[in-house]
Amino acid sequence: MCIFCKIINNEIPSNIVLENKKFLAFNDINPKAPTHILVIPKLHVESFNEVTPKSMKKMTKFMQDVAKEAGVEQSGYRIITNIGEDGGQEVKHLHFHLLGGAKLAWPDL
Ligand code: IU
Repeated sequence: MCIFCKIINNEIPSNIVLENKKFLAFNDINPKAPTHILVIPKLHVESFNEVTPKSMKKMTKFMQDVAKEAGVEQSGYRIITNIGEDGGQEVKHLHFHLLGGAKLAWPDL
């Protein structure tokens, strides 16, 4: 079972920000910004390549709720998903990084 599936199953503890039947948002263990939350579907999906427009519709609303819950909705934030090798995806379970709480720099190549 993948590490994020273990977090979903409570086999590994996480610091939960928001949760519903389909999605989980928890604090990244190695934050790159004052707010660094990972948003994942509870159903194992490898990456953004596999998502459907229907599931993204619900996930989009959930991410908006996470931004509100984290208190960054008005100050601004960034959502990133890394895909595959060149994208730098380390965990092969779809996740969106929600970063905020500071003025974010744009990463160099
Ligand atoms: P990436 O897009 O696959 O590179 O992001 C994986 C993220 O998952 C990365 O920011 C890690 O710090 C984070 N993470 C975590 O929060 N908890 C874990 O147990 C593991 C990785 I493994």
